Amino acid sequence: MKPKVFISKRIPQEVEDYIAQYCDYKIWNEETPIPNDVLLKEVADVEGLMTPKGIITKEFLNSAPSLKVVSNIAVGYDAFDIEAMKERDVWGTNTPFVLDEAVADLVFGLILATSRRVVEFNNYVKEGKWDRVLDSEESFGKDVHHSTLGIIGMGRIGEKVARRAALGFEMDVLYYNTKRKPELEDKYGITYSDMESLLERSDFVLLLVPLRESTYHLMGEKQFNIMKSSAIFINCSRGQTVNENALIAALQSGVIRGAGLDVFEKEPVAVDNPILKMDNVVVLPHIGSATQKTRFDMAMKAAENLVAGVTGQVPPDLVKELQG
Ligand code: 8YV
Repeated sequence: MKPKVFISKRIPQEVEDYIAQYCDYKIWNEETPIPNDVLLKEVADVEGLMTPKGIITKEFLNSAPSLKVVSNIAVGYDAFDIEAMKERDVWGTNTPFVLDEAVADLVFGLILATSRRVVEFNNYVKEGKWDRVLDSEESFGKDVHHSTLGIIGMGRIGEKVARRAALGFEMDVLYYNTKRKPELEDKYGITYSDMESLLERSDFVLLLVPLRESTYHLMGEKQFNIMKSSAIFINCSRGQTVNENALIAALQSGVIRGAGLDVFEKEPVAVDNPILKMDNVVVLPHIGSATQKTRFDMAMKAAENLVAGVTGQVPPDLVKELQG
């Protein structure tokens, strides 16, 4: 008998076919996210769950007594309660490597969109305002090339951004990370910095840290106050790494120039969030990894982890906290 699994979002047919070879599966094929009560019913008798969010709590695990593996279709697994999973002996996996380049591309999308005011001027043209003169200090953008980029969090995605920045845009790249990476310094000519001087010196401050207790609200009032008033803040990590009220205040009072945000403290972002009214902020609905190929690769990787987990093999991308 094949092991039972549940897939809580639509995935490409080829990935579904792969899972079907090894598992007896059910899938949530609706456009809207699966309601929690439906999910809890569906996992009552499964050994494997493949999910885009992976909010795995003790209570959730109690509803899924046969569960052996949770395959997260994302690299971030901040929603795993690691202790609860350890206690129940449930494996948890993620999808590293395959999304690094796509997220790094989107980081540059936000850097360029904010500094060159792409969205603002796109609206300007579409609203038929081209005839108004755009030739004043206030209407000019800000150079990206040869400026200074400060990357907080030099993991795999940080490295891809650093390469683009240093070699492509000839930027000076500063980075702050819990572990210094001399090999990247040699390879791309980037410079290690403490957080305070990175904030002080950067024209663009990019946050790319995973969400943990230690990174919750890593950026707050104090940090924004250190930044240049001409600097732009970019967040492509998790919304909760930033104190959003402090960011709003910094943007409203001109403490910083602008922001490019792919993530929010609460997602979907509330429609009355003041950020949505700011011309100097470009917002996206958490689409860092959302290209066709990358999302396919993530789904396939997650499927391989799922199948491994329910067939008794250690999944290739078992998260490090659950190894050993
Ligand atoms: C989303 C991400 O989680 O991989 C991550 O950690 O933040 C994104 O890729 C993904 O879009 C959810 O399916």
